[in-house]
Amino acid sequence: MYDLVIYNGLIVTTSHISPVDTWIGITGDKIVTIQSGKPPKDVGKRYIDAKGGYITPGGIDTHVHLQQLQVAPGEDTGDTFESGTRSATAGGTTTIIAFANQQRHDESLYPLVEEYHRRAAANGTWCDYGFHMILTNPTKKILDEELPVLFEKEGISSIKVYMTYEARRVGDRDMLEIMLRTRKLGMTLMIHAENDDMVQLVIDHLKENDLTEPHHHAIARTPLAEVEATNRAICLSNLVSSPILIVHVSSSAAMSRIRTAQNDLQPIFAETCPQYLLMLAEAMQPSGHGCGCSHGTEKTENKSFEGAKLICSPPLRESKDDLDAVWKGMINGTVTTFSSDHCPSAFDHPMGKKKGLQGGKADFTKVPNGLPGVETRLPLLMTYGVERQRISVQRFVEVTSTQPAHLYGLQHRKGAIAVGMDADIVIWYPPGEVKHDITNDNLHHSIDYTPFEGFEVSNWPRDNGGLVGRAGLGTYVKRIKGTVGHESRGETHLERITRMARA
Ligand code: DUC
Ligand code: ZN
Ligand code: ZN
Ligand code: ZN
Repeated sequence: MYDLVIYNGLIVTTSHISPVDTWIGITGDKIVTIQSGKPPKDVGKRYIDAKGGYITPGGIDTHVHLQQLQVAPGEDTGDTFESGTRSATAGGTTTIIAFANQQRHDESLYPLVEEYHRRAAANGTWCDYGFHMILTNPTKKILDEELPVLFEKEGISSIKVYMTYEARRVGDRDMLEIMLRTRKLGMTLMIHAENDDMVQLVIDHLKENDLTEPHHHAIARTPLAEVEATNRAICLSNLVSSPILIVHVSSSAAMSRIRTAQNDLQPIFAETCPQYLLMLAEAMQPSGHGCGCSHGTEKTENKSFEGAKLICSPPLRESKDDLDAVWKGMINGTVTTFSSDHCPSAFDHPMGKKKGLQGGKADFTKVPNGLPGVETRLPLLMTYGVERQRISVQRFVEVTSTQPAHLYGLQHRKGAIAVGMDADIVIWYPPGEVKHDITNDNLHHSIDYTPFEGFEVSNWPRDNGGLVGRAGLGTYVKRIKGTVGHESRGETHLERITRMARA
């Protein structure tokens, strides 16, 4: 007798959509059978009729910031592990990977990982979770002694590094040293690629000209800074033949550079997020915008600070060509994985987005960067990707679940609906049953706004009348080595040029 039988739905994998008379038997937290035909009446303790809707593997959101130790204390006005995973679950995401960040002065990663375990366990999580490590001070001891231990004992098989932000960026030599280790260990290396000096120069010029309203953030973080850093990361990776993943790719130029590297068979992978498919920087401008700059004509005093709600990095782009290029990357396979980059700060809070409005004067450089979006990621891609016929539902599964699983070492448990896998399953409404506008009142995070307010959605993970589950059901997932980019290959470029120099 199975604990649960799900039937009468279209089960989707990356390669296949099963006929509607296929059913899934679940016992405990595992899928134990998938059979064709109608399910017998007496094999399940409970039955769910999927009513002809899609059945997809639970979403895996591998880019989520929750209760991250901040550079400046007290800045954390975002979600807790409890509220963030509640929101994830309500949007069909059953596994998240959050960041554990090293600060420059941290000489060991072990206490940090313990601290993040405490944070996640404090109120429990609604869905499964793991941690990536952010490195800001990659000492030899950390690289050679601690990373292998964290991989082996904690199942932390991925690292993120920043090429931007004064307090976080790593230099090129450090990046190379990290790449050598991640290649050797088979860890996944995520890179935030923006040239910090280019960004800072533009910021200084904008400030000198008193151009500091929220929408100027998009001008400061120019696509040139993204493509320069992306190109540099790719060149560094070439030297040491190390696979890398460029996270939150937002521009046409960066996407093209990645595509070219992939065409050259370099192990370069890309992530993008809903905001880079669906929103332009003009959304940051108050209606009737104007600040004396070339973007408009109104007086500064009338302008609202609402645009700060959309401040993220990389920023929303100014040109529709960028949106189109990111969609192309989704469609043609350049994009490997689709995450939310859920990095929320409350708007109406002195340490949240309003930190950038002091004494009534707007300063985008003081606004915490990042958007909430863990709950809206899947419904937005289902609506604007699948139902608007830009991508297939199989591709949806690939970028929201299967490839994230393989990239980050979850493939032994997650990312597919198959016998032996975790029973992480999303049932969608049958086509045509849902049409509503996203509104923050209906979301489950603890943030006072959503950047997607008013976006129409035409599907949503079915909730059978309310969010079921509870905090404490989620568990920590130890990850293994991912399978994307780590296929064994011969000597590195570095080894080859050394060998040739010796000969
Ligand atoms: N990078 C992220 O990955 N998230 C939010 C802000 C940032 O710079
Ligand atoms: Zn980033
Ligand atoms: Zn302006
Ligand atoms: Zn992020």
